[in-house]
Amino acid sequence: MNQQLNFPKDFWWGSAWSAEQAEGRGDTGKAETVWEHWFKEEPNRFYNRISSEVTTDHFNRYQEDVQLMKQTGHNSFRLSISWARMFPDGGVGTVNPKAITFYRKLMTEMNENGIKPFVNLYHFDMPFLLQEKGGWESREVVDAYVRFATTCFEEFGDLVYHWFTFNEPLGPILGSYLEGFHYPGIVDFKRGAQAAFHTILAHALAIEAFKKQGYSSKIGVILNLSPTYPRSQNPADIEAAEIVDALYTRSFLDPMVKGTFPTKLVELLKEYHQMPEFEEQDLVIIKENTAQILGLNYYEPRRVKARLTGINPNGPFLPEWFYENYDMPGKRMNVYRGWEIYEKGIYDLCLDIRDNYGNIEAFISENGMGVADEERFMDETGQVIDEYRIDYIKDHLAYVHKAIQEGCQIKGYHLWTFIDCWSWINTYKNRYGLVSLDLATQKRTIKKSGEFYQKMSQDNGFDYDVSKLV
Ligand code: BGP
Repeated sequence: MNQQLNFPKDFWWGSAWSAEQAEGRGDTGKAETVWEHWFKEEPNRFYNRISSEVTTDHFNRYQEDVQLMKQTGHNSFRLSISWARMFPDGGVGTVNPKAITFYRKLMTEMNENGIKPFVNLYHFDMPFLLQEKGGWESREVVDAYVRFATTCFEEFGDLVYHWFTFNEPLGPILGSYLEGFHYPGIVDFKRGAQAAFHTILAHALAIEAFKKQGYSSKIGVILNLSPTYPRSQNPADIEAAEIVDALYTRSFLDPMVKGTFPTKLVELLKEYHQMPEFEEQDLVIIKENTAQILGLNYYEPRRVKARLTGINPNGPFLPEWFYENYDMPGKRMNVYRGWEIYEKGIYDLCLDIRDNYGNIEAFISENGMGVADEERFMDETGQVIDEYRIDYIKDHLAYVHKAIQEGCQIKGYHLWTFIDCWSWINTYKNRYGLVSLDLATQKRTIKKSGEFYQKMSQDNGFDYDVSKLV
């Protein structure tokens, strides 16, 4: 049963990426980031040993790229500002006039072409010298971040549509302190909890600084939120799901949006002696400075079950002490990335925000499908015919549409990503873009999905078989 799904007026159609993943070094001067440093130390950690030196060379090609945004239907786009570029002496010291010029030119170009700049301040790219000082474990780094944020508000405030303090703050905690996919790849929950607390404090302090300047734009945060589903209604499965939900979802969502920490999480950390150190005043700052807008990154759900086996009490404390991942029979997979595709999860997430977070103004800030070896799908003209991506986008958006009809305040949809970009340890393995990138020549070619995206944005909707919705 096909039906035209129309989205609200002024819906934000766009996509996102980040400085480290797309800009390339450029010639402004830039401090070394943790990614650049890690690549020097351990190139074997990076797929096909590709560094972030060049990436998509957006620094040199931003004008062409803004035209491509236009051609693919963008009315908004999220970039991040490189802290290391803004403060080339290692994230501190003197602000870099050349960096200011670059970002002002880029955002002016965007605005002149009808593309609203959504600007994120921190997307995994810690200047290495600050990491040496302890990274987010250190209060000195929190202070340096607030200075970086304040400088950005002052320098770019007239050009930015909406601001974001962090992208997926959970990512660096899991990556750096538990699972080894971010530098320095240690295993230490308590230090991770300290870094997480300081991230939350840095978010609140940046919002406090922002509010003092009286801009008409809003400031918020981008969180990766996966609904957690228990294997069954067995109480042990439900308990496992509740702990996972507290650790991975509410841990940042509650303090950054509501200003409070979930009781279940605090009790758990106390019981296992994993509480971070903080001052009473920090809690007041966190309470009083919460997000004004929320970005939702959704890729896959979390499915969990009660542990079958005991834990090794001599091993490090880990979230896995409380659950095992549940490999649900029949689930649909994006086999390249190893992530489940479950469209209805995006709807469940939106309803959670409507019902438990005061229906704060929100948008889908990332969602997308990374596919390896996309040359397989190129036609004779060199265009990638990515029907799977078009289906992926429609299937998720149909659920976003349903959520909006049921009262969720979802203001837009940003795909991950615009032009194929560099993806951390996976480098260029999986391609996510609406536009393909030839790594050898930097040639950009709009994919079939890019053409679809343009039409969808122009029509402010698309035709869909609504009988697929459950
Ligand atoms: C998100 C990040 C992005 C991007 C995306 C795709 O978690 O915010 O930076 O990388 O995931 O994931 P990946 O690059 O790991 O395939």
